[in-house]
Amino acid sequence: MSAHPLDPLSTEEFRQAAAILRRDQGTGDRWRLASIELREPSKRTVREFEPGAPIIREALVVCWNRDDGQAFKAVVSLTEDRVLSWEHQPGEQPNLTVDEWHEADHVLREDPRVIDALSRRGITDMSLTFLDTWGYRGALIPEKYQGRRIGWVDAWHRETAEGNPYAHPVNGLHFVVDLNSMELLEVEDSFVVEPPSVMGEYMPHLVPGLQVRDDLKPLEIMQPEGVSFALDGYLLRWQKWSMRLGFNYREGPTIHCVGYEDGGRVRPIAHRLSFAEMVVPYRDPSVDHYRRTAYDVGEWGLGFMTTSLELGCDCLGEIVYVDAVLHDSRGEPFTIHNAICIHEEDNAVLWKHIDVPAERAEVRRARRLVVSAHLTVANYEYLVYWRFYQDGSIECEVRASGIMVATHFADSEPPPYGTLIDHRTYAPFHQHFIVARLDMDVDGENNTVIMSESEPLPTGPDNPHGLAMVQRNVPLRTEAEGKQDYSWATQRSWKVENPNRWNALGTSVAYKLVPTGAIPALMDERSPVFQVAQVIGHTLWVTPYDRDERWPCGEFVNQNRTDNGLPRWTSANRPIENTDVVLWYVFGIHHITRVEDWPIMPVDTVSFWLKPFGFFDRNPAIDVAPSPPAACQQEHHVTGGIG
Ligand SMILES: [Cu+2]
Repeated sequence: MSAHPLDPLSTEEFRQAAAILRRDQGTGDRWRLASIELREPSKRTVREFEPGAPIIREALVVCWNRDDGQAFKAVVSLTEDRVLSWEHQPGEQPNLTVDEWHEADHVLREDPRVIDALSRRGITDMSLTFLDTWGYRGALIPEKYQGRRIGWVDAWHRETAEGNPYAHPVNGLHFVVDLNSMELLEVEDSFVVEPPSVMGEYMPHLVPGLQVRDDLKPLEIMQPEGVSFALDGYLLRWQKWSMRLGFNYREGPTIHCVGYEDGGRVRPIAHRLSFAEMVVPYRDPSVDHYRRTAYDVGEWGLGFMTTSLELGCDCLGEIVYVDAVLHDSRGEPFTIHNAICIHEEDNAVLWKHIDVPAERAEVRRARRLVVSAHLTVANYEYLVYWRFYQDGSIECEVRASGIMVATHFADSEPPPYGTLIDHRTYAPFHQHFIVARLDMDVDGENNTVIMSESEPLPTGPDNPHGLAMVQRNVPLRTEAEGKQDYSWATQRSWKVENPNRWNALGTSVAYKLVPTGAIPALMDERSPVFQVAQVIGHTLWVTPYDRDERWPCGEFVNQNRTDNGLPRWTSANRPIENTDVVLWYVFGIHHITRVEDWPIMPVDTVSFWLKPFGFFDRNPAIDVAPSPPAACQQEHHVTGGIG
């Protein structure tokens, strides 16, 4: 494997970054390293890199001192063994760390005030108590705790040691913790509700009367000659696609330098694809839930939440896995084995026609390359799939599974903010907004985003039957125009066009963002939650590329009081025409909870597509070979229908 400037940090590099800071900035035992990641090289460095050339390696580190709560951002040169910059971040709270989650749990379960509050509710076996620390929105933190690093903790009760940890909420009880001093600041004991009898178990042996189905015959996926893709280090090639894989604490998997070989050269499509933020507001104003808005990317980190995949259940077939390396809050590296799964899938038919008069069929099977990772963020799982198709399409799919937040109620009627899912138990409505950061380079860096929508023309002399429909194409020239909303009425989509490159027909080459999975915010813009997550107010934002603009709700979203991301950047209203653009696409799940999502949720699936639109001169998959030839190219005797 040959090294590349985009390769994620190695175990040794994580260690080195932490050691340099300890040596030169005195980040000793009272410090936590919230994040260490590769400082990705400039686009120019990537473009001009020749294999074997020297590589400058830099790490970005965010850390803070637990004694005074002050946070710092450092750029560390691993190549030169020194700190290049060290910037104080006054008033900012870095992302929450897994270590804090565990330490808070440890401290709370020993605290007599916690034990007392639980025993008043009849819960005396602390080994069956599950404590779950969440982050807070800054505006919701009481004035007296402002400036402190605050965790807000739910309590849950398992019925047995193997029982579902999220099946039995302890309602009306929360703990407020200072995560730096690990002090329990407050026991919020607001009400008690007599727990109903709930069947919240999903492990087969715990579900009463469950008969596990036994009528499926084996289904085996075999590739007797191996896979058709090649992975060299982090460079992945398959069919005409090529790309580089990356991984960091915050976005989890990232996909770089996506190109498609056409006419003997690799044509760029995207410089970098990732998930830059997730915002999950619970739409229940009650005391147990009004603080429940998760930023799974910015607060916890999709990388930190990535779990190891198991062959045969998480991924099926001939799999190549990639491990990921991350670090704990002391900077000590660890490996997530099998973090990313790469494999091919059969995806039914790619194209087909039966020439009825000639009695001849031509069929091609579709194969797709899938790059996937699974993330467990507390009660939820997110399964992320980036899929590459032989016709030049890219599909990004997310499946949500896991356990819904459930809550009990005392009255005969459930509150209106959720769905009744069990006895006196409802699951609050909530939304999972995912912000995909799409740094597109369609056939080169300079692109223009075109809003493209359909318009029926009025009936008139030129349109006597009222059939005429045209496509309205409007170039987005400024960041203000780049704030776009989904429109069902006009089937609006957005083309990322290269106005400097043309296909054989003389039209500009483009990729189209097909906005499936778009959901509206449906939230009062004055809400403090909306104020710090303004990205959810539009389906699409477009900005000119800036290496430092990575996080749509701001870099520090834990306890955020202002939105230092897209609203601030785009207030400059910079030009976005014929320049290097980044698209921020907001999609997700509008989760109107269902009875069938309980006690464990069958996957809820959303996706969006990037499809070539005049990028090629014709169907680029016309050259896909019939497989097997004898079956897919054959005489076809039509026995019915119009034949
Ligand atoms: Cu949900």
